[in-house]
Amino acid sequence: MIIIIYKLRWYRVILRPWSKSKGVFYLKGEKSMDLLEELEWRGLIKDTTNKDILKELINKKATLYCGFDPTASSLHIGHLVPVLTLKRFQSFGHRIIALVGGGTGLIGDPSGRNSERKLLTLKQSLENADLIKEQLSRFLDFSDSKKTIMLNNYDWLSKIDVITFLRDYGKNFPINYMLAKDTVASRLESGISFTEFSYMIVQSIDFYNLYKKENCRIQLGGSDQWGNITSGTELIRRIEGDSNVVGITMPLITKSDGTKFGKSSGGSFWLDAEMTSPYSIYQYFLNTSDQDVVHYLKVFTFYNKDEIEEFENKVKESPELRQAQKALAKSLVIMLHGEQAMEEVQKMCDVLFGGNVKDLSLKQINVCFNGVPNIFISEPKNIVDVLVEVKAASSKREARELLEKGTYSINGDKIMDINYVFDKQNAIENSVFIVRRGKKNYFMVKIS
Ligand code: 629
Repeated sequence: MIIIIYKLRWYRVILRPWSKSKGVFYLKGEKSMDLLEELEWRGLIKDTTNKDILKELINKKATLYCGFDPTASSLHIGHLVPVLTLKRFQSFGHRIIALVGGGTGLIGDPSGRNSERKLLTLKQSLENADLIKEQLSRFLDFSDSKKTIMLNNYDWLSKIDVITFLRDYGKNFPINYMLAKDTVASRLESGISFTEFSYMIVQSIDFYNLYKKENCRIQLGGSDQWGNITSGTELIRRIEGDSNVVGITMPLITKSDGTKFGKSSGGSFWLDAEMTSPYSIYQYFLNTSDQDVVHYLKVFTFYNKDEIEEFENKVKESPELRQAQKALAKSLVIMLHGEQAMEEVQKMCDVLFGGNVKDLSLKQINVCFNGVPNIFISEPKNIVDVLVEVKAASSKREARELLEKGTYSINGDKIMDINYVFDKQNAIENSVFIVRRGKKNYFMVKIS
């Protein structure tokens, strides 16, 4: 009896706050591998500084950290990979530290960049740091402060004076060692300031600090962070004589068609719903290629091995159904924005497949039909003229013919009347009409 109650309590903790949907978090009893096997199977490990020690640390309970610089007011989809990896460590019982770089953000990491960054102001860095903290707390469970903490490195970096910096830390960084790091070597021609050159020392101070104060033994990061992470393990070895700390890097996510993952012509995919709508996230992942979808399911969802293998079979047997892509997209929307956001996305998708536009709010319509051909009208206008103007018909004659055949619907209603007038009163929220030609061609007429 006691065991049952204990288990039930565990369940509630584990499933919070995404209790309903599969794939959005580990469900109890679904872990079939140990953490390291699981991370490897998901393709989440590119390099480690010492695999044997990593195994040892993982067998016990360890503390690990990953840092996020507040270069923007939101994290983007690429950041989700380390965030979810932290979550995987967390759910295997390890202690995690999410570090927000309010201090390092003021310096500017040269990793993965070929030109000097513009300095953030102190205000920008600290404001962004707060916003990013808030986002992280949505994904990682901070309810147990023994298991998960969030820190801002501004708190200690801003207190180090120049003499301490140069004597205690700088002395441990031979210049030739620093010059040999990729991030510095690749910038020697084009130029790098002393500020960015010193970034690796600053990030190393963090690792050292967390090692001393929080018993942190592992640092995680994307492959662009290899140089910064190894300089941290090196600093700890030099000051403390301890070689048993480990760095892990994860591969950058690629797309098999060679284009950049997580970017579109409109820019990055942000985790903030105001910056990137849940609908755009859904569409982006729904469009994942058959070549990439299994990889993305492993990285971005908590579906287990059996489930992902099932999806793999579905991709092989009935690719046209796009079941794997749908599961991926749905799991991401729920993870980022919740069940309700997913219901709304579903409603928007249904409209495109025959549902009623009138069920959508103006805001949803604008998101849903963003990019379809559109025109503005400033006074009531006859349908035949409008159809030609928005290019839903090639001539007035064609417009009349197609109207009589019942080819068009306006705001969800079939319209066959060639005298129909586009007028404010008929518009959705007095401001927009959605014209559909045939099954799938959409046009938007806005009242200006
Ligand atoms: C202080 C700052 C630390 C440790 C790390 C850091 C941040 C680090 C960095 N990371 C990237 C970022 O902030 O710049 N110097 O945008 C980003 N990271 C997550 C992954 C990454 C990396 O937040 O490591 O590879 C993206 O996937 O680019 O003590």
